[in-house]
Amino acid sequence: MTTRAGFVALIGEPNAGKSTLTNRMVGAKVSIVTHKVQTTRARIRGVALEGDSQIVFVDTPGLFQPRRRLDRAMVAAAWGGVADADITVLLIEAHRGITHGVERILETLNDQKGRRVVLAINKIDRVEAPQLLDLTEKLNAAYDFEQTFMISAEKGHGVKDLREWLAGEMPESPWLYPEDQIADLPMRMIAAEMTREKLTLRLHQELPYQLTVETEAWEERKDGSARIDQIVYVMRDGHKGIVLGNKGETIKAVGKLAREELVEFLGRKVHLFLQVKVRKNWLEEAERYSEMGLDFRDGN
Ligand SMILES: Nc1nc2c(ncn2[C@@H]2O[C@H](COP(=O)(O)OP(=O)(O)OP(=O)(O)O)[C@@H](O)[C@H]2O)c(=O)[nH]1
Ligand SMILES: [Mg+2]
Repeated sequence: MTTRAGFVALIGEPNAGKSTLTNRMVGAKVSIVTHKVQTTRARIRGVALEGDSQIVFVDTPGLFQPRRRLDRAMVAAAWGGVADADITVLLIEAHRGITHGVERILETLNDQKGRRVVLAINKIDRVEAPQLLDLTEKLNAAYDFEQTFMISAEKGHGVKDLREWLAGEMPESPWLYPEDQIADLPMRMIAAEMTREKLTLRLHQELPYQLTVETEAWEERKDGSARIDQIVYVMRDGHKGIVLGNKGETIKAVGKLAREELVEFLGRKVHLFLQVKVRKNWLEEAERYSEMGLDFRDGN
């Protein structure tokens, strides 16, 4: 049997649906999703099987005009994903069309020679057909895409076609991961991401962008359960109060939701303990970046 395997980078503006597509391709939630921009902070590898092909989807942080060190490190991680990939899929939101952000991404892609890039217009459930055709034409005039797919990552439309096409394009190679592996990300990081997702959904305005979550300890217990200790780092005393909530109700609700998801992911009992710590300068600490799977120096 000839097997195929390779890497497919998913890139696009923040909120384009990259993580939703990653999860749909893998068939499990390996990357967190929210309705807010800049949810994904590092490269998340999800593994999918299609026929004899193993496709490693590389979910990346959204591409935007970075301001902070963290933003720069995120954008660098995304372009790094492209550099390492066999094929890149650019996701565009059907209803938003060619924004300034999309124009900038196309410019950068045009500056990079020799990349294999396909276009996936996502969220087609939000627009009518004529609008889609118009957008497809304009995008293909702006960049020489190998293929165009129209998909709804959320509803699943067109996703099978995209996966089958990608599978056929993967280079001949032994599989890169064991057949049953769906993600290449330490469990402690997946667990921290789950908590960060719940915090992001629960907290307002800028706060989700000013915190990070780390798994501090992971203990396998004799009864088969896991005890997981996590720290939520925030930048100000006031933020700590908000994350805790009145009588600790916010952190309690977040912990409950995160724990439920961990139980589902791990298939066993989980004891999750969350602690909130103020760390004014965490955005400038190298260790925080390595915990997130980012390169601190990329932020320079
Ligand atoms: N209507 C619709 N919504 C979608 C679709 N795909 C994703 N979404 C929604 O778009 C939002 C952003 O999805 P994500 O998958 O987190 O987007 P992302 O590109 O990973 O975002 P960042 O990590 O911030 O760069 C979420 O609310 C999704 O539910 C789709 O096909 N249709
Ligand atoms: Mg994402």
